Amino acid sequence: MALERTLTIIKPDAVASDFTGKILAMIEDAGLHIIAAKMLHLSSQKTDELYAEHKERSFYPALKEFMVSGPVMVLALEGEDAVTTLRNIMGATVPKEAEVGTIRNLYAEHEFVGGVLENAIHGSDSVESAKKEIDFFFKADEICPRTR
Ligand code: IDP
Ligand code: MG
Repeated sequence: MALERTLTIIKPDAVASDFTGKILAMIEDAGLHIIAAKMLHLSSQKTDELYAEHKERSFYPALKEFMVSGPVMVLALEGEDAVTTLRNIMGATVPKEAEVGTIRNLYAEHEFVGGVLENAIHGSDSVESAKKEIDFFFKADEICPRTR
């Protein structure tokens, strides 16, 4: 076990459906501590930077349209094996394949919406991307590690 940080984004579909609180409760129940949080509306340029790895994929235009369609909530999380812990409670990328009881199983649309998987939540895929993504969204003085 290792103490790690990860980044999550409650995506526009889940914010629009008012599932934010339920998703945050699952995150906290999994032992992950919120150490930074903000609500924002992603710009087209910021989405391009966040998803640079997917820029050439055929679904990218639809993914971008989805991510800028409404506000999101961005959080940095800290806990034991935070990256894997979060990925486990998120469930698979394709919501209808996500294990029963996971966030994407419970709170995401199970069919494609306009060519994209509106799947409720983003989670960093490695400790290295987590560091990059946390730095991308939060200044050092916006991170609030637990003191009690
Ligand atoms: P992840 O969010 O589980 O890490 P990634 O492969 O990094 O999945 O994909 C980023 C996002 O792009 C997904 O969460 C989903 O919203 C969307 N996406 C991924 N694969 C497809 C696809 O084949 N068709 C449409 N949208 C996709
Ligand atoms: Mg990913």
